[in-house]
Amino acid sequence: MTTMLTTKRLQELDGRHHLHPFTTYKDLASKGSRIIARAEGVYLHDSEGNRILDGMAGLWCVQVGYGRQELIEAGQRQLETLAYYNTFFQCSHPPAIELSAKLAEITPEGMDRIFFTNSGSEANDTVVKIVRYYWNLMGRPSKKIMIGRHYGYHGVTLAAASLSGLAPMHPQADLPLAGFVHIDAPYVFEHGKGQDPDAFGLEAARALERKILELGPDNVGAFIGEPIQGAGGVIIPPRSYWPEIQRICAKYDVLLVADEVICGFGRTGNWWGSETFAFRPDIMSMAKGLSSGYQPIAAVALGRRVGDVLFDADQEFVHGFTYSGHPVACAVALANIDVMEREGLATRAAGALGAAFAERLGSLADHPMVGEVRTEGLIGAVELVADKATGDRHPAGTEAGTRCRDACVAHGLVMRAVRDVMVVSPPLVITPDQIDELVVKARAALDDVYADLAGSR
Ligand code: PXG
Repeated sequence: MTTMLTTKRLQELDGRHHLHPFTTYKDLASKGSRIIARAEGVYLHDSEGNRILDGMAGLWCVQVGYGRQELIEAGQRQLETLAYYNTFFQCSHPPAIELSAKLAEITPEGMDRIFFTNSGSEANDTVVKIVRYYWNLMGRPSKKIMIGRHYGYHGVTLAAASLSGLAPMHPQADLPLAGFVHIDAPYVFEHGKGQDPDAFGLEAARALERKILELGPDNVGAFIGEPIQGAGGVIIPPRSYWPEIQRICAKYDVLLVADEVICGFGRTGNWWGSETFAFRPDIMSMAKGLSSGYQPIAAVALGRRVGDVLFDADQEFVHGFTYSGHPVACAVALANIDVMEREGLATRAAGALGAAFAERLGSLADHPMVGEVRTEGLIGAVELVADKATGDRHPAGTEAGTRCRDACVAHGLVMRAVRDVMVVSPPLVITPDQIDELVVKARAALDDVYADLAGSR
C-alpha cells in the first residue's frame, strides 16, 4: 500500500521513477515533490498533514469540489454494471449515448454532434483532423492553415502543441508543425495599457484579418481560441474582441473553434465562455469541468455547419480512441452535470459570488507588488510588477511568480504562477468565507515576497 510509505520514501521513489509533466527532473528529485494525499470540498491535504485551500480547482477542473458522493457512486455503479466497452464497430452503451444527448442539450443551439476523447489535447487534435477533413469534403483542400494565438494553450500532442502559442513549448519537439501560425493575444496589460479597452479589443481582433489576408483566405481553414486564455495567464479580452473575430471568420469563410477546456462548465458564469463573450463557434472542444476531473474525459462538439457535412459524408471518419466515450467516465460526467444543474453551478460564478470574488481579489490591487487584478466569473489573475507606477515587470531571473506561488503554499493556498502572473480558478462551490480566506492568504504571500525582494535589493 503506497499510503503506508513515509513522505520521504514516496519522494525518493517519485524522484527516481516518475517522469512528471512540465518538470525539470533533477530539480524535482533534489527538492522532493509535494504529495497530495486526499481532499474534500475545496481543501487538499498533503502527506505531512497540511490542509491547503485549492485555489486552482486541481488544474482548472474540479468544478463541484472534492469528495462528491454523487459522482463517486455513479462511477462505482457503472464499474459494476459495465466497466468497459468500446464505441467502435456499431456498438454503443447507455452512458455514452446519454452524455452525448446531454451535451447536445447544454451546448449552444445547433451543437448536436459530440465526439469523445480522453483529454483536452486529444480533443484539439481531433479538431485539427475534423477541420482538414471538412475542407477536403467541401472540395477546398487548400484551406488547411490553422491560426492560434501567442499565449494560447491547447494541449501537448503534436497538433495541439502546434496550435498552442506558448513559445517554450515548441523548440524541444521542433514545433509548430507546418500549417500552424499565431497572432498576438488580446492582452490589455501587455499591449493595450491606457487605451480604450473596446478600441484595443477591435484592434487585437483585426490582427486575425491581417493574418488571413497575408496567408490568403483560400489557405486558412480555422481560427482557434480560448474565450479567456487560461494557462497563458488568464488573459481576459475586452468585450469587443470576440464578436469582431466572429465577423472576420465569417467574412473569409474561416471556421471558428472555441477551446472551452477551461472556460466551459460554468467557469465564467455561463455553461460556456463563448456565451459570456457573445460569439457562436462552429466547433467547441471541452474537457476538465466535464467530469470535474473525477475521470479523464473530453469531447468535441460540432455545430450544424461542420456536423452535417461529417454526418452526410459517404465514408467513415477514420478516427477514435479505445476509450472514446468510456462508460465509467461518461457516467461520472453525467452525475457531474446533474450536480451542476441541481446546484445552479453553471451560473453561480456570474451572480453574487462572482461579484464577491471580483471585489475581494480586486482588493489586492492596492498591494505594492500588484500592477493589475482582473477577473471574470470565478477565474482571475494578479499581475506582479516591479514598479507599480509604470507597471514594469520584474527583471528576468527575479522569479517573483515562482516565489509567490511557493509563499502561497507556505500559507496553505494553491495559486499557480504563469510567468509573473498569479492565476486563480477555485472550485465553483467555494463559499464567500473561503474566498476571504483565499485572499487573506494570497496577501500574506505577497507581503512575504515583497519583504524578501526588498531585503535582497
Ligand atoms: N485546452 C486548454 C484551454 C487547456 O487549458 C488543454 C486544452 C489540454 O488538455 P489536457 O487534458 O490534454 O491537459 C488545456 C489544459 C497549467 C495547465 O499549467 C493547464 C492545462 C494543462 C496542464 C497545465 O495551467 N490545461
